Order: sequence, then C-alpha cells, then structure tokens
Amino acid sequence: MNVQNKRTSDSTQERPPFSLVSSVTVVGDSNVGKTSLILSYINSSPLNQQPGASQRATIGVENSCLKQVELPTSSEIINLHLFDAGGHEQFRNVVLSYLKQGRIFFIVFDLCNEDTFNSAVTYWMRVIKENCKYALDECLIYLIGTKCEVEQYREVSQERAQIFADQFSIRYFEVSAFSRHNVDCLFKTLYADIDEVKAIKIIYRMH
Ligand SMILES: Nc1nc2c(ncn2[C@@H]2O[C@H](COP(=O)(O)OP(=O)(O)OP(=O)(O)O)[C@@H](O)[C@H]2O)c(=O)[nH]1
Ligand SMILES: [Mg+2]
Repeated sequence: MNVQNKRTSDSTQERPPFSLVSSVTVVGDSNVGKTSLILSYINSSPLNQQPGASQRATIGVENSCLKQVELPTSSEIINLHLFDAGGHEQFRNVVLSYLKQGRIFFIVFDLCNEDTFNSAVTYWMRVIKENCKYALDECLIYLIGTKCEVEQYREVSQERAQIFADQFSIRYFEVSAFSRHNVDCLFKTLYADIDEVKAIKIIYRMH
C-alpha cells in the first residue's frame, strides 16, 4: 500500500473533527494499465518501466493511495482513496463487492486491445449498474483508454470510445502512464467534478 499525505502537521488541535472522503474504484480487465496509471499520478512522474515489462498483477482490490487534495472551487480538503481492482477473473467476486459502496469509477481499457474496450463498455458498465447501490446518473464514471503513446498499435479509435461515453453522458480520457499524457488533466477534472457533486463526498468522523 502506498500512502501519501500532503499535510505534514499532525497536531491533533488543528485537526477538524471530521474529514471528507471520496473513493475512486479503478476497474477494467487485467493488464490494461490501471496500476500504472495510479502510480504515474501519485508519483508525479512517467512510469519508469520498459514498455511490455511485466508488472505484478494486482491481487484482489488494493488500497493504492490515500491523498489529501484541495478542491478547486470550494477549497475544501478531501481525502482521496484510490481502490485498484485486480482485473484477473479470479478476483471478480471481491471486486464486485467493492462496486456496491462505490460512487466514483474509472473504467479502464487498453487502446491497443479491442477486447478490453468491448469488456469495458459491456461487462464493466453492466456490473457497475447491477452492483452499485446508486443509480448510474448519481455516480461519476470515467471511461479511460490507456497506452495512448503507442499510436501505431491502436485498435480503438477516439471517436468510437467517445460515442460510447456520450451515450452514457460519461467523460472519456485517453492517457499514458509512460508519457503521462492527460494524467494530471484526468485528476484535475475529477476534483472539479467532485466539487460540483457535493453528495459524492462522504463525511467521515475522526473520533
Ligand atoms: N505502452 C504502455 N504500456 C503500459 C502503459 N501503462 C501500463 N503499461 C504496461 O501494461 C502492462 C500492465 O500494466 P498494469 O498497470 O500492471 O495493468 P493492470 O491493469 O493494473 O493489471 P492487473 O493488476 O492484472 O489488473 C505492464 O506491462 C505495463 O508496463 C502505458 O501507458 N503505455
Ligand atoms: Mg494492477
């Protein structure tokens, strides 16, 4: 677990009696680059890894990041949790159990693997709809195509993914953990959206 906290002061006198928490559940097939995307964001640097080099598959659902973030409009501080869901079939039951409570989802697919796009727009959209206790229009859902820096191997066009996203009124981003293209933009948009949809913040009592 990689835990990052921007605030350095731990004086209990300064600590508010509650904090705001927003959790993002990151789903998608195995090997699409979910963990790499999270790492490139929290480390603020391109992923230091050779393309194609194997990375450890995520086991079950890993609490990848706890980060304090200041929202752009309200200036409120939220605790952002990123739940990184392993894409292997064997973890499906544990991943589905996380979808119930979630209200913010990244549905990730590999732009260079059409099967993962088909899975994103059929399987992953469906299981969020069936398992999440909130209606889809009460959730923030982002469709994210990864590995966009390897344009020559692209199998899913931007237009095709955008058409799907528009049908469901969800946002679509193309990102690369290697070049960091659009990574900060994705999270900046997420913070603005969280600021706008107040109910998406859960009040968590510290004591
Ligand atoms: N070219 C390219 N390769 C990437 C990128 N992001 C990830 N990869 C590669 O894709 C493979 C899978 O990345 P992971 O981040 O482990 O994928 P995952 O979705 O977390 O996989 P699971 O944990 O099994 O669900 C690794 O070999 C990465 O190096 C990217 O932006 N560009
Ligand atoms: Mg992973």
